[in-house]
Amino acid sequence: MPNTRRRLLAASATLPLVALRTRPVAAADFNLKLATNLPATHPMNLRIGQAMERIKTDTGGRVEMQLFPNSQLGSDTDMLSQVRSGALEFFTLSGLILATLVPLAALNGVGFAFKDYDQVWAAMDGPVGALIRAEIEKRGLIAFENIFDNGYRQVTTSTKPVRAPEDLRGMKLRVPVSPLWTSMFRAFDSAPASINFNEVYSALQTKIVDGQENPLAVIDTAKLYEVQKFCSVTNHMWDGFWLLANRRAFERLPRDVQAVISREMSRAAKEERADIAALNSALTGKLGGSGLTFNDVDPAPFREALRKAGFYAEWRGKFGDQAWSVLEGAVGSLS
Ligand code: X2X
Repeated sequence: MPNTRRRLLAASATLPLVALRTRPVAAADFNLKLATNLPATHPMNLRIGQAMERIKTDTGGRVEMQLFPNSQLGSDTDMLSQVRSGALEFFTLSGLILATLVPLAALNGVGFAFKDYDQVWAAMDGPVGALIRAEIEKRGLIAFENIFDNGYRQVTTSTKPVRAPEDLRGMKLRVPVSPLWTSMFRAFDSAPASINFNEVYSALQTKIVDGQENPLAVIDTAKLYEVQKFCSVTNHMWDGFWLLANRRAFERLPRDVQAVISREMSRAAKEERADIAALNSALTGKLGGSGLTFNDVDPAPFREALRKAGFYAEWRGKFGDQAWSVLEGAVGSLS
């Protein structure tokens, strides 16, 4: 054998084995889109992205899901319209914003309802979540069984810390587009402005509003600390994200595919809850180091201010006695 040929053969023996594709990669049978309004680095997007990979593997490549985080497909209002029409197959949305379509979906947002996360998950994976999901299904949407954690919400401002309800009086605060959020901060005599999340950073930066309220993981991943000075730990509400599906689009999928998607997205929600819990204990320090000045508050005066303003009576009337009793069954008397 000529020397050159021998050398080439010897060299080729050391080349890494590469998969020689003898046939084109099969295109997926189902190409599905999932949108969120949170920054790509938020644990909810990270866990959903991992679930998408598992779904592709577990369906043998038949399902290709594409994630559009950070309001890439529009505002919450836009994306809710898209998932209702089927232009978008999946969308994560707070029940309080969904309440513009499904009023009962705001039930878990009643101020100071949940005293801790044990109560939250027992309610949301139990009777309160079941009641809300049943209402959502009446509107052509499906809410997957385990809600993602947004978290307990805190007030941030660029003007002054909030130590007592009086500090909220007249304050221009951004709130999500939701009747309950507006009602709560009107009950505190502040001046709530309904703004979609994709416009919050610029509204704070240009001082259209003095402050906003969000869980720490959102304040961190959306870098709101860059345009805020104070963070008052009010824990005034617990909020979550339902993973919504367009019902027709989801039910068109083969049953085995539906089962894989449901299973892996429930796993993602539970993993994300643990991520948020871990972050919450670390973020006060990290955000403090990024320039936010933190203060704790006594929740009692805030809850009393809501009661005196008729907030609990108003929302008991809007939700109805049956739904209100389901909520109180999970968290105790609310008044
Ligand atoms: O809009 C907000 O404040 C956010 C990101 O927390 C929700 O989607 C409810």
